[in-house]
Amino acid sequence: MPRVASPVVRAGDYRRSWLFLVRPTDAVGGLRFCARPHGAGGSVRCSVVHPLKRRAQSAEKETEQGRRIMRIGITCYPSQGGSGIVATELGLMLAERGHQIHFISYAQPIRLASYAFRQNLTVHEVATPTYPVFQYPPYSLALASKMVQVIDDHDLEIMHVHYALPHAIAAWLAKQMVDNQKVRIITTLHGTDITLVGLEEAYYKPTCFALANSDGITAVSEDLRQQTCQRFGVRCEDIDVVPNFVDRTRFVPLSEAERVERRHAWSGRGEFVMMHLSNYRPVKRAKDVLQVFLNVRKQVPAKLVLIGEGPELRDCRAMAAEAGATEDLVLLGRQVAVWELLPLADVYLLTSEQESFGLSALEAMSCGVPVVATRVGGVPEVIVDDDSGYLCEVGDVDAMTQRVLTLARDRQRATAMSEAARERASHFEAPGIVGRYEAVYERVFAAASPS
Ligand code: GMT
Repeated sequence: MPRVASPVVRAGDYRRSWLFLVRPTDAVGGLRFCARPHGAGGSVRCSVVHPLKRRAQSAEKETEQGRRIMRIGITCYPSQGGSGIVATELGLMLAERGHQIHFISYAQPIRLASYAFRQNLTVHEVATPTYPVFQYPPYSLALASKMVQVIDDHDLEIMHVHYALPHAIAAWLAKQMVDNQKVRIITTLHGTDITLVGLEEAYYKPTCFALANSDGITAVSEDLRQQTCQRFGVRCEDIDVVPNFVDRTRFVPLSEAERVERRHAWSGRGEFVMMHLSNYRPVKRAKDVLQVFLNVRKQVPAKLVLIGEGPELRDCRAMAAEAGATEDLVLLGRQVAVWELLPLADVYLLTSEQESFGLSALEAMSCGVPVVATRVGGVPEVIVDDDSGYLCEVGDVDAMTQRVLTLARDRQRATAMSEAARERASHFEAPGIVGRYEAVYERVFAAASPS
């Protein structure tokens, strides 16, 4: 690959940039110019120029990975919750690659708050005005209206909504109102939007409608894809499985010395630390987590760290109090930087009745923490039983207790499983999975665009 040092490039964003690489592009027969834009934090940007097309001035911009740079709107639930976290991490990575990202939601997505200003990324907040006749202010309409504004103002090509309702309906509505007719809707299904909310009588038909009117649909696991096509009248082949991902450079294991030091505030040396993170909705069966902890605590010194908030957290506290275990229960409430907490655990528990993927389990695994989880939904696609974690039946707290005790007592087994968990997480590394989303965007946009 020839490297050419040449003067300033005068095209688009690359003013005052130094061209340092020129090579023919593979498929299109043009030239790819890669440069390091002035003040762009060191990241390299590329442009493709097609000399034969006499369109040098409208050169298409490409990411470092050779993808066309796109203008993408992302809508998600901004508060705690796996779907909002996936959407946020995706938006951050796409922006990093040079795509123009516009978050559209009622608040800044929670994980964005832990980052300073990011290039190529804008947050558009949806205000839902109240009015005396509105018993329920119509957020979906306000969202659709904001989408219209952002789609038209920024000439969006893709509107990517996370969680079917009401986001996909709002996007469809927006599409009926925009001037920009080329925008395409991609809906990512995360789990309860299909397995719980979508099955409610009041929401079933709107969910079917939202799916039928999306230009592309992705699901975070094969299990979720199957459930969707079996129940919502969509063809399986019309759903792309794009699993959740983890940034393995941020979710990293800590050395034993670091772990001991960082958890000393709530755990003494030699205590076995169990951890769980959720929204404490009934589907999570957090009381099973408590029961496993109480069982384990009878056998070995242990602490249980609970992260997050939600309806059943109160019951968990009551169970601990009744068993005289309040002192061994550590409640951390809502936390954003979970990558700093997860590596402190000896085991992570996921006791859900239903789980389309189990993002928190993947993040724990990436930190080298073995997971004891229920064999439900997409979880077996993430955890290899008896290798990177243990899978048990829903509600079988005795089996879960035994698995946790094995890890607490058998140091060798725990170390091997910790390493296997970290290795397994590499199958879900962020760059590859983000590339799969980019491929879906390109395919959907190309298929539906007028030539
Ligand atoms: O129920 C939750 O935990 C929240 C929910 C969400 O949409 O925010 O999580 C779902 O999406 C996550 C991200 O894709 C998945 O990792 C979770 O497995 C899924 N939850 C369920 O299926 C219960």
